[in-house]
Amino acid sequence: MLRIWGRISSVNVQKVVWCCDEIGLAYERIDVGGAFGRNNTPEYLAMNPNGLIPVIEDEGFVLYESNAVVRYLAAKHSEGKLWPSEPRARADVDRWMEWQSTGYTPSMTQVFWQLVRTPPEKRDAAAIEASRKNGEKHSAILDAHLKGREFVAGDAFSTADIVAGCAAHRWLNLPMAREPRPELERWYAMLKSRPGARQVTSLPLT
Ligand SMILES: N[C@@H](CCC(=O)N[C@@H](CS)C(=O)NCC(=O)O)C(=O)O
Repeated sequence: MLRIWGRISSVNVQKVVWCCDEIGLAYERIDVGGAFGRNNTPEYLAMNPNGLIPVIEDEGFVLYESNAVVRYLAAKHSEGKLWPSEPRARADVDRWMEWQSTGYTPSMTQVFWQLVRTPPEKRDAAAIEASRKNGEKHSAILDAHLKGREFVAGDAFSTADIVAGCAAHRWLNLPMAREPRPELERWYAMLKSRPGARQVTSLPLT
């Protein structure tokens, strides 16, 4: 059975879990990273020398980097559906996946860590504000893009919706005031209604 290494509170693990749930793929998930530790043991570092989660093991094939894992699983089990085959359609999905991993999620890392994982007396107000602004900037881009579109890329649900949806789940659940983003909120509500999204979009931020 497919094995996923990584605690479920990690946004990068959530992407892989959501992808499996969409496909209907059975998996075993093992809690490592964060308070669980075990991601800096020699055995773990042999799978991922970065000591980061997630890692998957699929019948002896070991892979890390969450978006590469999502693409691999979609290519293996859902090619032409979750991950398009046609080059331009695929490039569009890939573009938004890159945008999520290099832009959207990093934009909110500080505000998430400060408001969710840092005790109030240790918080850095300037870091929170800078990250909040950056998260708003990225959310505005996605909101504008989603106007007149049902999905992030093309006219069908794809891996771009999964990874951007994980980032949006985090953004929309941060304990702070946000600008209204009607298109982003409509799209996220639609994602939440998918059976494959249920597990990840029900998770509290921790
Ligand atoms: N680019 C990597 C980033 C992986 C990453 O930063 N993972 C974080 C959790 S989201 C991690 O392993 N943190 C250390 C820990 O949990 O102990 C990916 O997308 O898989």
